[in-house]
Amino acid sequence: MDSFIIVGTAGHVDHGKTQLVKALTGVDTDRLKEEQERGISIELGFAPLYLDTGVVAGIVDVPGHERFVKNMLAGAGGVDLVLFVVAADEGVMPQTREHLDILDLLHVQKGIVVLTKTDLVDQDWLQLVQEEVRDLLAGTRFEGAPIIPVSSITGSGLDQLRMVLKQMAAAVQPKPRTGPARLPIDRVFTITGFGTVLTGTLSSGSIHTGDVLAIMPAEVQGRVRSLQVHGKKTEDAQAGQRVAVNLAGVEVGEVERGEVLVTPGAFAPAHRLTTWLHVLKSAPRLLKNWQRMRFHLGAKETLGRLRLLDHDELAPGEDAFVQIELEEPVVAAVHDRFVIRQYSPVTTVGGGEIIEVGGLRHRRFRAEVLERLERKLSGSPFARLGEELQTMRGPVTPGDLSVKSGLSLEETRQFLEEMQEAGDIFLYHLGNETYAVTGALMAAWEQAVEAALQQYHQQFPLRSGFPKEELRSRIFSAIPPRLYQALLDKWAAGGKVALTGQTLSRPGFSAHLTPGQQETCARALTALQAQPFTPPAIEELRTLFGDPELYQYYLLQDNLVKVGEEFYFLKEAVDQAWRLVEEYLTRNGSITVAEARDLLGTSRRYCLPLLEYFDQSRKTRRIGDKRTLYRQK
Ligand SMILES: Nc1nc2c(ncn2[C@@H]2O[C@H](COP(=O)(O)OP(=O)(O)OP(=O)(O)O)[C@@H](O)[C@H]2O)c(=O)[nH]1
Ligand SMILES: [Mg+2]
Repeated sequence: MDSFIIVGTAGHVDHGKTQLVKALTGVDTDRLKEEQERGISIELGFAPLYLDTGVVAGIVDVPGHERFVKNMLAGAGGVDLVLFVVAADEGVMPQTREHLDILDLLHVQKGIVVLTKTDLVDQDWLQLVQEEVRDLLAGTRFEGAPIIPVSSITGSGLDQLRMVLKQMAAAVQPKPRTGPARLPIDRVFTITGFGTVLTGTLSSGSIHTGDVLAIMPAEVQGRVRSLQVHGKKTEDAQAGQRVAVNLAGVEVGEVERGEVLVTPGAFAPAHRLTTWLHVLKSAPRLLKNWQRMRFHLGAKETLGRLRLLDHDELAPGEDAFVQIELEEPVVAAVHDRFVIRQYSPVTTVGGGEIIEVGGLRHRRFRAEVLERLERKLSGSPFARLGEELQTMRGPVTPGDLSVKSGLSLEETRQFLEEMQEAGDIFLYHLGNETYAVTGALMAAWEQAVEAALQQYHQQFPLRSGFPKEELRSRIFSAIPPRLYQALLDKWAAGGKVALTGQTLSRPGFSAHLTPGQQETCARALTALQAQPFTPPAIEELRTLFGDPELYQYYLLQDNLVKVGEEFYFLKEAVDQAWRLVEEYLTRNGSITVAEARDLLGTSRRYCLPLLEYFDQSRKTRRIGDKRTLYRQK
């Protein structure tokens, strides 16, 4: 099978990037009218390069002009190997340096320096420029990179460039094909008759036609109608490929560059990122706490403020732990590399690695916070996963943890299973999602529930228990209802709580009445029994109880029946009334309100609701002003 890598260009304006791509692929990526008129690139250009080793290189040609560095950044995110272009006649120029800084900050894996326009200079000059470039690369991740002199006009050096490209391409570490799909969107357009098309480099996972994917942070979902990889129709696309996705159900206006197409539910957009930041030696000035910067991640640009966690201020060349509070949410994963640029004038200032996505706001200068960040930054992915688990305050899914730890989804699942076997965590497989709960969190929850029940019973000794939903909104509002129910079932089975219908109580709890309360209840019973068909009105009953808790408790006892809006009758009184009415009906066939009133020796005020109660219970049927048995015998 073919393998795929992404090859980017980089370098100062007019140094021959686009010309080089054309010489290698035959494609002129300067498609825009404005680009052709001005003779410079503005937008990203794309062209496939088929290497005869079976590798397909998706070339991303970037603009060099200083005004379009943000477009360069949008393209550089997914690059595996860069063709770092320096024109032999001009040598190192400002965006030669700035692009190199960016490639270095983004940890682009591999690079080849291409000295273009060698047809315009002599050998001595070429030697000097090579020296200059070598000096420039010293101390960067491209130190010692091959330097290939070419001319895109005469074609000299291009064969050697192809050869080196093939060698380097073979050594590129492929992007992870497992795990959730993530495609930072770098272009959005419509094709008449097809609808919205999004393009980008798939940075992880795979996409298949028919998949439902989400655009984040916009939270728009659509189904993949068709797919192209490097201009060829295909059924599925893999990480590392340049992909065009035709998405059904999404309007072109709903998407823009910088948003990310992902597996639904796999990534939660975040406003806050905890990072390890390196400030370039060439940064123009000190960075202050809470300074507002431009932030670039993948194809996304937004603004954010820096919370310097371990420095008062940051000097050029320094490294620091920094929390970035963004003005718009971004889709990020741990290990992602980012770049920051000065707000004005716009220059690249630094960049680094994401350590935490979302999560807590950290206080500055806290030793325990800094130590933890240090461990997350330098520890193995498994150590990071353990660290993440320890600090979590709710259940997490393998997808969450994979994003946070940098492990693949499979590795994360495996690790969680092992932890469960070791008894360190609890795993709940509910529907098609899995939730992990640490032992510590489980213990904290059990304690909280126990305390809540104890307090509830104390406050409401006459109530049978805590309504389940109320407890959920008080303690478990952030967890999925299915998981909440699973936890309750577990605790009930383990005898930690008693679960009766919709209420929870401590096992063995039952209401205890004080002697005074017992007396009140007895008085109520006497009042109800005194004239069973003429009971006290609800208001009277309430007054008799005084204590609303005791009144509620009493009403929930099963010896009372609510009849109409105004009365509670003793159950035995209702039964007795029915016996009398039924007997009457059997004898006479029908009964009027007046007859019933006389029969029960009460007044119309009590008798009418009783008869209506019998109607509702389908014991009687009303016909005009008479009632008959519901079912005639
Ligand atoms: N003589 C000579 N001219 C070249 C060579 N490569 C590029 N050029 C010319 O240099 C000019 C700029 O080339 P481009 O390829 O557009 O430069 P670029 O780096 O893409 O510029 P931006 O995208 O705007 O940053 C064009 O006029 C090219 O024809 C070369 O190897 N030799
Ligand atoms: Mg160009």
